[in-house]
Amino acid sequence: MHVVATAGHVDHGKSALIRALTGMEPDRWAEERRRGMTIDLGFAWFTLPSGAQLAFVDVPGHERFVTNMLAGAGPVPAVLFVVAADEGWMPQSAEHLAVVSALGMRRGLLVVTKSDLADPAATTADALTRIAQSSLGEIPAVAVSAVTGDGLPALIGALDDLVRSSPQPDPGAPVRIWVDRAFSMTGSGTVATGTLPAGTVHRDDELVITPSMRPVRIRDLQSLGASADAVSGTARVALNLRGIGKDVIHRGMALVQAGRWTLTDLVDVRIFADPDQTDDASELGRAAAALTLHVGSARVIARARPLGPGIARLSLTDPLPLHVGDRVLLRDPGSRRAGGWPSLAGAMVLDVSPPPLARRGAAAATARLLSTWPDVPSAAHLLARHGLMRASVLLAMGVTDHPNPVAGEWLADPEHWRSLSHQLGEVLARHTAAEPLSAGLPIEAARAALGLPDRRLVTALATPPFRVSCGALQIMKSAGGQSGPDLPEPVLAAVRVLRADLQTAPFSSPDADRLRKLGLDARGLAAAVRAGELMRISDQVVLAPGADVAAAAVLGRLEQPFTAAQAREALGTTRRTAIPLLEYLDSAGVTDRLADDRRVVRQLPGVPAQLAADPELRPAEPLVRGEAGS
Ligand SMILES: Nc1nc2c(ncn2[C@@H]2O[C@H](COP(=O)(O)OP(=O)(O)OP(=O)(O)O)[C@@H](O)[C@H]2O)c(=O)[nH]1
Ligand SMILES: [Mg+2]
Repeated sequence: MHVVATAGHVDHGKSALIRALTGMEPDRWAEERRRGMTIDLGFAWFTLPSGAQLAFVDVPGHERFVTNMLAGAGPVPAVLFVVAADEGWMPQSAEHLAVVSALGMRRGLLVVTKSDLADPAATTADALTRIAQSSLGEIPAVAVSAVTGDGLPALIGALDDLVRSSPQPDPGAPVRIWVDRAFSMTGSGTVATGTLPAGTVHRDDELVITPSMRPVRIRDLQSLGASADAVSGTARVALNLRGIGKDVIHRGMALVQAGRWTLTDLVDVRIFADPDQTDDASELGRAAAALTLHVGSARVIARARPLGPGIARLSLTDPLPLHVGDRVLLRDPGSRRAGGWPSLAGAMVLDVSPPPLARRGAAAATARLLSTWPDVPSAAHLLARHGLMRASVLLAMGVTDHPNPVAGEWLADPEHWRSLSHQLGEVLARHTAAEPLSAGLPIEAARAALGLPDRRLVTALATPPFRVSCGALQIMKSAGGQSGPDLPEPVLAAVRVLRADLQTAPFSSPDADRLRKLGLDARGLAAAVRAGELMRISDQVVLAPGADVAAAAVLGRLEQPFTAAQAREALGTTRRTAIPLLEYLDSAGVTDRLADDRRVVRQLPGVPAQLAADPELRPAEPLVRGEAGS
């Protein structure tokens, strides 16, 4: 099924057209028929020649009833835009087009009515030019007369084309039905109707009513007057609800799938202004301006706080079930322009659970951040803003694809997670310094210190060099087995890998490629050297601490004097490490470079010369166990 809303100036023949197409009466009320004008929404449907069913939501054109118009058009994806040939483009034509554009509607048809009263050519050309500037862009046009029936076959053909080319909404999408009518039916209780834009409802499904979040069960389900077991959007649906009085449900409420929507009264939005309706986007976001926000069939008062160009924070008088990426419409009833029409604009909901703006400059920073976001933010955008989020919270924001949780259902922004790991190291180091004899920092204390919402996050952060033992967080012995925890975790992790490499090949310095792969940059390397985790031999060469002593021991066992090539071979390394190492030993006074470029070992660093020279006393390598990286 497909659903199309009408739009257009009062008396331009919208209802007459729906009557002519469907044979149904869209003006349901006696007062409407008496006054010859639509006041509230009308509903009618018929079957196209292709067999597809097409339902209409017929809206009033009169300015006074624009709220009803918005309630009907809000959830509908396509529009039948009506302009009368004799009157041409009128103020509400403009207002309704602005509404269509603010809602971001992309599909529709122009119908020029009353072709029996005037030549439709000029009106058609004028209307198409104006519509081309809207979100509808270029759309087909048909001229009809509801009185003579002229043009109706062409209109039916055009509607069939529109329906055929309409994308099929996702039947698995979360359900949100904005109630546009609620009434009681003798014998069956309360019935609520609405447009289902996407997703599927089944008989016996449980939904919740917003804003009370009271659960209701669907006793019976109808679509276009016929009972059904299940209905998928786009569709008109009538839900017979079990155990609920008619007085607790009315237009503007929504029936939603539990857990899939965020009920919120605070949102951050991007405002798109229609240049014909407002001077600029910020006009609507003027400080503390009281706007009306329309979404679906709902209308609430929204106080706008502008955060920066085109970005505002809205606080709503009543909470609404929203997703990020929802499109809402803002009207400023206070600022009536020359034409008499309130300013209006469309807005995209970027965040349904925005963090408080506590710091000075937070508003501007938020605006800068949000202006870089796409209209439908992803999990990565939201995580970058919120740091940590539960997967279920993200799901309720309308975001289904997310990264793997770090703990339980917690999702983390990678950068935030790294920073938490650093903070944890700092907190732990402070604790260890203050209480060196304690058995570690209790997990709960660590959780509180980092302001984390769940202890499981602390446990998840406790990767080496941290570990959890007996409910307390400890720092494992660092890579070298003796130095403190001053290195950030990523550096320490890289150092640990290097030290393992150097244990198997003690004189093979890691090359630039290896360091890059381990994520160890010049600063990290310098920190590791400062912390005593690595020993710098030259700009390009680092080895484990004690490598100089071990090298001296190896070289001391060679026939003296020895060449650089002999040294390189004995050390089991390449010239890249051997030459700087020999030069290092020369300058440390461990070796002496002779006139013929050969060398002799003079003394071992920290070891009396005779010890090294005496073959009986010469120790096995590594000379000083523990420092050489055991
Ligand atoms: N001659 C002629 N009259 C028409 C045609 N279509 C509608 N009318 C008349 O125009 C008047 C208004 O028609 P409606 O269908 O009520 O107009 P509407 O756009 O639904 O008006 P609102 O719902 O109040 O905005 C009625 O008297 C109709 O009979 C047409 O094609 N030709
Ligand atoms: Mg009407």
